[in-house]
Amino acid sequence: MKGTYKSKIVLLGDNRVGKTSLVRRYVDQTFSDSYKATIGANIKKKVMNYEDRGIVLNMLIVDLIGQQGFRNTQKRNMKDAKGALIVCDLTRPNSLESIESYWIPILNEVLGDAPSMIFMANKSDLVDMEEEHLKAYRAELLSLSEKYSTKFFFTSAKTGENVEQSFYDLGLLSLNQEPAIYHLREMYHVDEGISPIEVLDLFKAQLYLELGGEEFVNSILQTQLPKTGIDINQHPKPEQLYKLNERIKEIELSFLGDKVSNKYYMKRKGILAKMNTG
Ligand code: G3D
Ligand code: MG
Repeated sequence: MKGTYKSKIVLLGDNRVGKTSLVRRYVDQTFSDSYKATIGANIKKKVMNYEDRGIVLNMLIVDLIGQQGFRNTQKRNMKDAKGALIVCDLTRPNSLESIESYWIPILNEVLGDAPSMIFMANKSDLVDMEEEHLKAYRAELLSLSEKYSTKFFFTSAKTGENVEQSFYDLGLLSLNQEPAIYHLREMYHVDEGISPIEVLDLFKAQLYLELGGEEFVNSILQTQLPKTGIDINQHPKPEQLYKLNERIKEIELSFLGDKVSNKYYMKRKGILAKMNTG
């Protein structure tokens, strides 16, 4: 079992339960409330060292958009995952119900019957565990985790409680799954008839995978999106996405040169060609 491995894991859970914050806490050791809502998916890489076992795990962490109704984007991003951290919010009981009614079914559709999962009941810093209504929440969480033979942790992206532990444990579980050969660039299959929001998601994934550096990619998007008229709280319009492609090309040209920037531009054109504009 000693050696170097790769895994992709996904974070699932309703909007605003804290997925993006948990990844930030884990990968960057920060908690900040000064960033924008997730567009499509965030992708980060982390090298995990299981020194006692002689294992190095290169982990690709994909944090999904939480809004229900973005099923295709969600499903595409779950593909090939070796495990999922399923997050609910201790201050919002609804988010716990969604685990069983929405997130596990969609995960089963993509990954089959027995995906590796760990539940995270997040924002523990905001609640008092002894409170009466939390006892019911806790009991429900316990029965859910028994039903799916899954561990759960009370976590906080703010204080860091159990964050490291959750990722660590899921990393180990992910190694028990069938090995996958990852070709990062092929991980984002483009189907015919994708929606504009999926195009934006794919542009973002491409930037991450080809340029790297989340801060860098986000800074590009944060400056360019407003210039194309795209508002991340609304669905983008096709013409705005064409404009975005031109703008990204100009930026890439300045540091990648003609040949490479043109290659990436043409790839994005290929994605745009599959957009459903109706
Ligand atoms: P999401 O990615 O699941 O949609 P975010 O969730 O990570 O964007 O978090 C949603 C909000 O919850 C953010 O608040 C974030 O700061 C807050 N949050 C996330 N995790 C915790 C936590 O463990 N404790 C506390 N106290 N807050 C948390 P704002 O208001 O900044 O948008
Ligand atoms: Mg998010």
